[in-house]
Amino acid sequence: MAKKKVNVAMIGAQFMGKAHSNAWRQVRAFFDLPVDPVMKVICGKFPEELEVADQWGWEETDLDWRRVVNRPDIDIVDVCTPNFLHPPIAIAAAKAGKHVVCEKPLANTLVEAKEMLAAVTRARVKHMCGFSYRFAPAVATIKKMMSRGELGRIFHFRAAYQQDWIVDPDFPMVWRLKKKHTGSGALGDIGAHITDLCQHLVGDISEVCATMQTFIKRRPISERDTGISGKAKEKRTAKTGTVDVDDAAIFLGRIKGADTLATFEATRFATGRRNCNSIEIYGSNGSVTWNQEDMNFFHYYSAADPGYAQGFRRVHATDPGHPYIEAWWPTGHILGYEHLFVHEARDFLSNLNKTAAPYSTFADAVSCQKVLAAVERSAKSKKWEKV
Ligand code: SOE
Repeated sequence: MAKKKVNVAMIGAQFMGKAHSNAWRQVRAFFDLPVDPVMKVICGKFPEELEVADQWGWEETDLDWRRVVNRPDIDIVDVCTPNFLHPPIAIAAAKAGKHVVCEKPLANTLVEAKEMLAAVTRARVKHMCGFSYRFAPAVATIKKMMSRGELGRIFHFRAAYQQDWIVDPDFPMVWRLKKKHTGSGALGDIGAHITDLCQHLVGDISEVCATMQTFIKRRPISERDTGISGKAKEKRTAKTGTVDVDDAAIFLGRIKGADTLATFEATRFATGRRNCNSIEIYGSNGSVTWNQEDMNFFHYYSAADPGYAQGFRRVHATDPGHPYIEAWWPTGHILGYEHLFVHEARDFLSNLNKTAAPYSTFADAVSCQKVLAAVERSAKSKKWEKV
């Protein structure tokens, strides 16, 4: 029987636009879905951004997101723009009755994030926020272990998300370095991921104590916003701009209803670390660690192992029993960063016509944004702040 077709509109054609386009294209080829996604239209800011539209698999292009989100033939709007555009696009899409997928962080501010959640709730549409690392088979396996209480009482959650793409002072001003476009720097960009992983795997954060730092306060302005790539594709102008967001954020956290201690580091100045998102969870019955740069494995220590065999074992999370793996390759044939987004699309499409939402929703994103706001308050007050 022919599956119902759902028409997808993508708003944004940079890094996340590329990752999500690949996901919409691959998901129907690898997963059995209850609906058939059609890559209808991609909307960009500049015509030259859209030259890849056909290559990425889109039928049409547009430069006017308002027109796109109001098209009667569109069922899903996927928001992959700079953060400041997330609220107007997602709210307009919800008002037009579209299901909404939106990249993290949901918004620049908690107020805007709450407005987005209210809009999708009022419109009764499905909504997902792209906390992509939840969708790694290894992390989804750790989630199952945590749900079964396999690590026992949790003493510590520790996460460090370390990058180094702006250590070079000649890296130009891009939207991720301007508060009005991005909300916050490393905190909202990569700190959001480790905050969400803590809340997803261990529990909600109740209070934080933080410090933040901007290491390079002025940067050259290039003729065009070069996104995260940034390298000298674009001519530098003689002008410089002020970086008004954090380059790094470090914070402590406590977990609601538990005596678990959490520590977080989000930095773009860990020279040599390219995309090193690592988490560690230590409990009374055992511990797990995972690192995105080695994403197909996690390390597991079980206190139940006999004394002569105790130690961290390196688990290959690509066996048939691990989440999502059945759609891909035989055991040991590893996955990559791009598969996380295919898994996002699979979970979203598989639950489009159900009440269930077994993925990161706008409600999870608002919960994350509450923590980010508390971190910023604490960095100013230099005191513990309640979430
Ligand atoms: C830049 O830090 C970035 O692209 C993040 O915005 C993504 O969420 C992360 O997956 C990779 O790095």
